[in-house]
Amino acid sequence: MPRAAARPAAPVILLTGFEPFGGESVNPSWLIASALDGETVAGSTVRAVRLPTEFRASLRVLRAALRRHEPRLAVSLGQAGGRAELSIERIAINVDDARIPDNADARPIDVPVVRGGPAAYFSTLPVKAIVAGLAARGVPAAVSQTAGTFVCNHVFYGLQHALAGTRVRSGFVHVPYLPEQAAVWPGAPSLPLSTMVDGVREALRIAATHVGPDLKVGGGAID
Ligand code: PCA
Repeated sequence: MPRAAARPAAPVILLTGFEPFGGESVNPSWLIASALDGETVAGSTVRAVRLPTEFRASLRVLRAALRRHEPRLAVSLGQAGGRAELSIERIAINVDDARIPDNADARPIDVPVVRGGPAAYFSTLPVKAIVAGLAARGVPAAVSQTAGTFVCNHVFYGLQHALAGTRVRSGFVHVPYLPEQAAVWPGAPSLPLSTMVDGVREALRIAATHVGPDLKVGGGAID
């Protein structure tokens, strides 16, 4: 039988998560990303890549993934224990300032992510549209004005830097603890994995399909 002509590969959405850090045995960001690996969202195939929670190695792995997949959209996820909702990050800043050592025992203090790079990059995701879309779906979400100064901000800045000047949208979403993680931190908020997977899938769909400027709705903070 003649072989069918190879179909052109579907465009890719790159979705990264991190390995566990800080004494945790799981990282919800990777559980979410791996749950969505292989799914089709807005006509694109989601490819999940796990990043080491290390300043140095994280961007090496991320850049290799960008080269390999040439995605049409790239979103990185990270755990932010203590936050109550999916945090759609607005801005990445050009500084590493680690309060705890990373998984390779590195603890950079006041070092730029990219020497000579701009002070900051904005997310190129429609952050307000994503928050509104998730709220409409019953998934707690908010704009966040800072991704911190640890490995997540490092990866977010490196991602925005790598894709600056291209038409590929990219950004970062911090996610809360899972209930089983929060159980050992009295009072800490959490969301079930299924809710977070559903919310991230919807965030990817909105990011891939939104046209025009972002929604002009409030999402600011006083402090
Ligand atoms: N969260 C950390 C790094 C890895 C992760 O999942 C952060 O917020 O920087």
